[in-house]
Amino acid sequence: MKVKFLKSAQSIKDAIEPNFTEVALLGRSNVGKSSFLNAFTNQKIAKVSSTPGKTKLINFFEIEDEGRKYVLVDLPGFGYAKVSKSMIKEWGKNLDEFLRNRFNTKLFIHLRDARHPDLEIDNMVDDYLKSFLRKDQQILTVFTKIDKLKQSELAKLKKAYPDALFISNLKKRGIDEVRRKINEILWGEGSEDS
Ligand SMILES: Nc1nc2c(ncn2[C@@H]2O[C@H](COP(=O)(O)OP(=O)(O)O)[C@@H](O)[C@H]2O)c(=O)[nH]1
Ligand SMILES: [Mg+2]
Repeated sequence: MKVKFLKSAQSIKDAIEPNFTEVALLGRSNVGKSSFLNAFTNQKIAKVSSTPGKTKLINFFEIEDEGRKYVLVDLPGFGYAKVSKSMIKEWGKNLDEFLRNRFNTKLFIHLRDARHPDLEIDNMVDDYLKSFLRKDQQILTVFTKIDKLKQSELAKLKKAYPDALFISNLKKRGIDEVRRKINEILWGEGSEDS
């Protein structure tokens, strides 16, 4: 996989030209988004911080994988664990138009913390995305920090979310499954053996 940093934008007005298929990456602050970006790209492209909610920029990365290019859009975290509609509103204010109307977005990757799988704030964001999801778009739920779960807890979570993926950025588990799933969604089944 080849990765190229393209741009940090203050707002969607400064977004790059929509010339490539895009994958939007979103999650609550501290969910492990930066860690995932680093694990996924195998590079230290994102700053891992224990201070939540610091990244307010929209980062665009060009990914080249198996000869195909797409753009990964790293969106700001949408608040901490606390449930707050106004927090989502605040987060969405800047991004709403981008999330709704970006025609080249084909996939939303929603990172969720495996230890807190049913946070209302995550459910609200999921409902929000589904409220305008087009037929050519999908949501992929990825649970992070599975190294913090017991085997039995993980098994239960997998049963509750059969379509989700499960990763540990710390232990580098499940990262390749995410890569494969993205390719499958973007380019179709069996894209790997063509
Ligand atoms: N145990 C564990 N900790 C993780 C994992 N991913 C991230 N973290 C930790 O969670 C904290 C927040 O990570 P970060 O990537 O900065 O989250 P972000 O705010 O979503 O970008 C850091 O202390 C990371 O080391 C994981 O898979 N397992
Ligand atoms: Mg971050």
